[in-house]
Amino acid sequence: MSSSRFSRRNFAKTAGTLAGGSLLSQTVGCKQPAVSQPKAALQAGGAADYTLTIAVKPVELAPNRIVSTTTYNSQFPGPLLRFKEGKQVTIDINNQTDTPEQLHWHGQFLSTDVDGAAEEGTPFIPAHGSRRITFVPRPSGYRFYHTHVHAGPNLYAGQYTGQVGPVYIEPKNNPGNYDREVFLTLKEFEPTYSRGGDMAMNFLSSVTTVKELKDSGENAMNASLAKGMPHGFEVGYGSFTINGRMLGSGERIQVKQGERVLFHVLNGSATEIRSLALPGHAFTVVAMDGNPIPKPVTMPGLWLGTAERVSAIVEMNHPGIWIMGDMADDDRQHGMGTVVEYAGQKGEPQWIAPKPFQWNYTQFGNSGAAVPEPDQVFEMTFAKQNAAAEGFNRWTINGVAFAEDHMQPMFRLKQGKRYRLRMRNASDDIHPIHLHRHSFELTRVAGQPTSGVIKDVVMVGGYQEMEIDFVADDPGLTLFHCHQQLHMDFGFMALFEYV
Ligand SMILES: [Cu+2]
Repeated sequence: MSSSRFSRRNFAKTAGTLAGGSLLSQTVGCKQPAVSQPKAALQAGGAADYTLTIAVKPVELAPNRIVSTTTYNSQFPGPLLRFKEGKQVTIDINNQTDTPEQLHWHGQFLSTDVDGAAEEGTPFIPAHGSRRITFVPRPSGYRFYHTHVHAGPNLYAGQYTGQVGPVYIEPKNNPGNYDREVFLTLKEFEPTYSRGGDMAMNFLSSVTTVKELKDSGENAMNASLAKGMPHGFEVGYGSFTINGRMLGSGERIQVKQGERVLFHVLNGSATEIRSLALPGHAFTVVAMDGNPIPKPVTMPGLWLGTAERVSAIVEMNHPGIWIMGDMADDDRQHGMGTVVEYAGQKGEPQWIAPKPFQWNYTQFGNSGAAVPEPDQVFEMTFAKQNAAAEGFNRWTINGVAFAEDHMQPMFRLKQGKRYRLRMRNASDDIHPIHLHRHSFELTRVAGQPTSGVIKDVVMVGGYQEMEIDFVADDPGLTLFHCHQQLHMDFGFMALFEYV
């Protein structure tokens, strides 16, 4: 859309009501649905509870910085949807784009008909068409919705676009030991190809890498480079945002001394691992991927792999005007931050880097606690074939790259059984691994036993091992994949089937 057709003032008004700190006013004590159903949409079968419209729209990341991207309801992030656990919802999804879409309800236990993954059999929302879906939201907690199409080399498709929005499923009993909630969606825009990045890798569990995995990964890489192959493509970004606004452009988060603010943080990136810190403040993590952890744990900052969520309480006890932002200086300086302003304080927002710290999932679990023995263990080895797919890295699970002509289920489940995935990463990349339609319990992280941390995405460190357990309690095809878009699109997927 050209700017001449678009009133700048109206645009700012629209963006202002939908993005940035104003999410606060939408969410604090708000009993209204985040999306209202226009009367005009009444039709046979009655009105839907929510309508989501997928369309390419301008998004104002900062003054004079407007990008065109695919959005939900013309905004980024998509509207916060507040469901009630167990209360059925009907949603109309309209697709105004030229390509079929999938809308995935990440972290929920839904049937394959509505989960939002073509690989499981969910019907597409046709180009310039619509689809009405009905489901019972569960489990309670912080979930999200996002597109689930194969982007491949197309940086205008899949999660490279703005198709990401938060979901909060109200539990039947809300503990509510906080003054208010703030939802933050971290997301980059303006993707471009590069040949290798500088992503932080050493924050994750420092516990041993596995020599055998390292040798295998390094040998494969060296052999590829010796043949004259360049490194496979990676993706970098031109702009970085929180709730769709670059640092300095969003509404400030206004706080008062002594307040306890519950931050619900979502990494909505297609490919990046993100971090978040607030100078002089600590984050008391209470939930991961929307699921309460065994006991709250206080950390100097947060790390989130693609699609991970962290809910953490910050006690506002250090008055000032602060930048809450990514610990990567370059990304923060290109927008990955927002400003927290104490009432009555003046001056420029300040950033102070926290001391480096480790993010080890076992810190959030029960140490040494016994977990039930699984009925079966699935061994999985993840490997990279450098630049093997027309310049992109190809990814394999147990030697097999998932592809359109290679989609047969790799693993078989029996309903009611407990399974353990023993994941071995023979690459130096960190993989945010996601299981659809189920959640899993972390049982061993880089050699350390743990229990009680229930997630739907987990980062498996370079050359490390991880074990996760889940109960097969939701029959139907179930997709397992790395949530890094470049990895999932180039082979890093597998299907589980119930037999
Ligand atoms: Cu990956």
